[in-house]
Amino acid sequence: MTATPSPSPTAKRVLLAAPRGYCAGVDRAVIAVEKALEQYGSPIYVRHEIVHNKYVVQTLERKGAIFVEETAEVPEGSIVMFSAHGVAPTVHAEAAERGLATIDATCPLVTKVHKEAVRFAQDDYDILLIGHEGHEEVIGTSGEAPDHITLVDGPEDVENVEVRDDSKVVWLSQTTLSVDETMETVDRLKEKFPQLISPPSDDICYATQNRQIAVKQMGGQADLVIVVGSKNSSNSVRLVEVALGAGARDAHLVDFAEEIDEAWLEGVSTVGVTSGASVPDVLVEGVLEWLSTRGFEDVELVKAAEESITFSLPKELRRDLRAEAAALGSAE
Ligand code: 0CJ
Ligand code: F3S
Repeated sequence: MTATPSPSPTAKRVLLAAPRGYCAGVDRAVIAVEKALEQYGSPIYVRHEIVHNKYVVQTLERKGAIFVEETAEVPEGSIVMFSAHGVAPTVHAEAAERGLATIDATCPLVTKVHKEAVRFAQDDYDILLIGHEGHEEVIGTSGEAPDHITLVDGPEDVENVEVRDDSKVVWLSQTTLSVDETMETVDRLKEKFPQLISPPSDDICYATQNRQIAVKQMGGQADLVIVVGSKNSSNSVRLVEVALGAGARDAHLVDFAEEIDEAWLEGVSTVGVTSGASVPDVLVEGVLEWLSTRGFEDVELVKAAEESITFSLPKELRRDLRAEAAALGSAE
């Protein structure tokens, strides 16, 4: 007698996005806090979360960093570091007035947008800054040319936009937006202002773009996409939206594996996993482990791009590290 084969359970697999996690600007900013703590000792004050990730902030707090929202909270004579998202010139001025030593961990790709804003404002353009209202980066960029910049918070906001001279208008953007939604906003702006000019180079950074491309590649095949990242991380939140837009049946943002709800796995055979640019990979490893204990052991990489870009540490820190190395050398 031949046994009737029982139906094989649906194969469970994980699609793991690459690239995911830390970008060059985040890596630099987090290392800058660690090096500053080693170099100058604790406490180092950091204005705003150095990057928008709970785990990173908690880890640095344990090492002696103190996070504040305003420069006014930093005791005179202390060291304050500015976060990767950048600050307005008024913040630099306030720190100088209070006699604070500053270390600027603004991502160089955000600084690039600040410089574009300054240049177009000098040429008296109206600058339409596409970005999310209240986001730290938008506050910093707007502060470079408050009289010339108008915020455009997505396609729906275009109808409210007014300019002084529609032959002299440029759009710039936050670095961590959805590429597709931004293009939709730009298309609508161009309908309204046909002479609108574009930024000299992409403002949405390489890391944001690459993480979205990878999620698009996996999205259509995934029943569920888990994005590791914090709720206030713009680029991480965008990955959830992009996954759903690419056809994933379901997508959720979690800070830690413990936040995954077992119910999300019902009827799921393919889980996509990725993480935002401010997320250390140890948190993704936690999610992969959690999934493997539920039968999702088979992990396939979905590779969208290679990344090799790195940024040198903030110049103030490099100067002091060099001086110390020189002092040590001459003492030998
Ligand atoms: O604005 C930036 C320079 C991005 C920093 C890295 O990501 P995150 O999560 O700290 O910030 P976003 O909210 O801008 O994505
Ligand atoms: Fe910079 Fe983009 Fe990362 S702007 S901090 S490289 S997400």
